[in-house]
Amino acid sequence: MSTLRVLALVTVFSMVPGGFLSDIRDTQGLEGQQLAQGSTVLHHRQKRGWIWKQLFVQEEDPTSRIVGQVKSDSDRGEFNIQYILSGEGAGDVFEIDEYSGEIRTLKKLDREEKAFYVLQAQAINRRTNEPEEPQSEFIIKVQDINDNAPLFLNEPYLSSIPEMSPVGTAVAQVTATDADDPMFGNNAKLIYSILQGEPYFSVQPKTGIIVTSWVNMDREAREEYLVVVQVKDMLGLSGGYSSSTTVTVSLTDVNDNGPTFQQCKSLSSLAVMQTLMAIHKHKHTPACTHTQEVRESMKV
Ligand SMILES: [Ca+2]
Ligand SMILES: [Ca+2]
Ligand SMILES: [Ca+2]
Ligand SMILES: [Ca+2]
Repeated sequence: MSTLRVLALVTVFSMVPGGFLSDIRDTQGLEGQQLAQGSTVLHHRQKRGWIWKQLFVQEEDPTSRIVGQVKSDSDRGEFNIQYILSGEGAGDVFEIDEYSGEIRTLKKLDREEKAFYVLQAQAINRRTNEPEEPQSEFIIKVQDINDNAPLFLNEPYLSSIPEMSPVGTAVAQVTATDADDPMFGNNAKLIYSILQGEPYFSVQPKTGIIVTSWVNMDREAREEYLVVVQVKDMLGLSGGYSSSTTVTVSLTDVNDNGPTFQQCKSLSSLAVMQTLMAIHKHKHTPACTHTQEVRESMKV
């Protein structure tokens, strides 16, 4: 059975604590449980079966707690039935009260390490030593708490875009992951925001895509920007965790500075003109800076 299938079944049981499982004699295993759970009303004619109560436990709880109870409905409280637990974590993580069928935790659980446990229960008649019920399988689900901060992947982030890019140009995408349960509450629901880099850049809250938000970003004025992005879980609500990352954005050159000769009128020599143009093409800085240098060197 796939993990997803098992989880789906867990959900069924968690939502209907205390269900009356009357059909498991013929349908062992998880699918049998689901059938029985789903057909509780239809099978009241059968008088015996397992009774299940709460079957989940919150993670990271250091206190030993009763998780739930398995019980044969033929149990009249006369202690004539012995309950036995086996399967994942039996005797180590969980123990069963052999008289009441109550299951309790023996240690703190970590959902991020193991999200559910598959166990089996038996009910043995103490007088006859015969099974009172067929062995049945059940699941204890470990319920998530928000105990993991989102973390950025693929750091460090470096990006470059051409200067003078239009507003809305995608610069980079930052991605964070959160080890908590994406299906439970908002524990792993992430929101991105920008801490540093406005007004030149903005970040899309759900995708982490950084876009330009400023017109005419001129490489000749500023070549590099440090964009700091924060990610928060709990959809950014208070009480959650956060972390941040830096994206280094460089502007690459485009040929957006034409040579200017207005201040170079005194330079009539064709050779000097060609020198100026060659210098400008090579370094792409304002032509008249070089004009001044050349003028100095030539003592015009
Ligand atoms: Ca945990
Ligand atoms: Ca989290
Ligand atoms: Ca967690
Ligand atoms: Ca340029």
